[in-house]
Amino acid sequence: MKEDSKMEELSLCPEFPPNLTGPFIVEVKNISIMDVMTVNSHLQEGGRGKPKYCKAQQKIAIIIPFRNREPHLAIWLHYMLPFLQKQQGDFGIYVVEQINNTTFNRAKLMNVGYSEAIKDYDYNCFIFSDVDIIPMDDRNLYRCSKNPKHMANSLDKFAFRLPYQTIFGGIVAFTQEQFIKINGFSNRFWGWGGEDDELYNRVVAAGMKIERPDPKISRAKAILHHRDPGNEKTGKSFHLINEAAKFMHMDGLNSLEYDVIKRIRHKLYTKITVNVGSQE
Ligand code: BGN
Repeated sequence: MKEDSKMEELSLCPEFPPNLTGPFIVEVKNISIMDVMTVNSHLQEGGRGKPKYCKAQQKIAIIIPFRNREPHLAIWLHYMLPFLQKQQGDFGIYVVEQINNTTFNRAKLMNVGYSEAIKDYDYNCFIFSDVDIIPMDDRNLYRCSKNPKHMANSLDKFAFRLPYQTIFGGIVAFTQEQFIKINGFSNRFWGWGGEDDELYNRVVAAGMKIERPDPKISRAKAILHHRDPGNEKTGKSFHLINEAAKFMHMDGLNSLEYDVIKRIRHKLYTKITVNVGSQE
């Protein structure tokens, strides 16, 4: 059910949130989810927050593909919930979990997150983020722009540089219009790698450009870990990447099939457990 969209007459929040403090240190450590809940007890169920005294600039759904990464999720929430509130966001957090031990399909989980989030609220900005990337500066606004935005452009693990010019992984932000224009992500990438390169080709094929924040401000920590079981590098994605322009209009949001197994509104996020099928 959509929420009642009637709102009191609040004035629009300033374009630049007034209480940002700039760089901060992200520590990778064990974080208790109970502590995160205590600190963020004023959030609405499902990890929904919005500024009290002004109307947010955008309505932002954050979509996180997920499987067996509870410790990373706790770290992400610990840093990001206060961060998003400081940025005066009207936001909701969606953790989209793939069931079974079938090969992971990050891109398809993103499409599921988008499709499920819009059932909740009239979000107009969608930020697709890995669970293990945490910004290190609160001036890096989690918002959408005139163009699709690549936000993981300054990662510590890549010495705060782009490993290659067209990289479009980690965190990307799309308005609803931009996302629909490219028919979302491809559903055909099973295993690690390439789906983000294909996404980049969709954006270009749709006549859009990508933009990136200033890398001094978008510095972020990527939590290092071993490759997850069930998410092996396939190395088979090369032709799919090159055929983005040809197939994007039949492979994506309009061909998405999945079964929601569970949809739970936790205090800090909505968790959607989903069967996305398997590679055939
Ligand atoms: C690239 C991956 C991207 C990934 C970046 C950074 C592929 C396609 C090979 C044909 N691309 O190599 O998905 O975001 O590295 O890790 O694997």
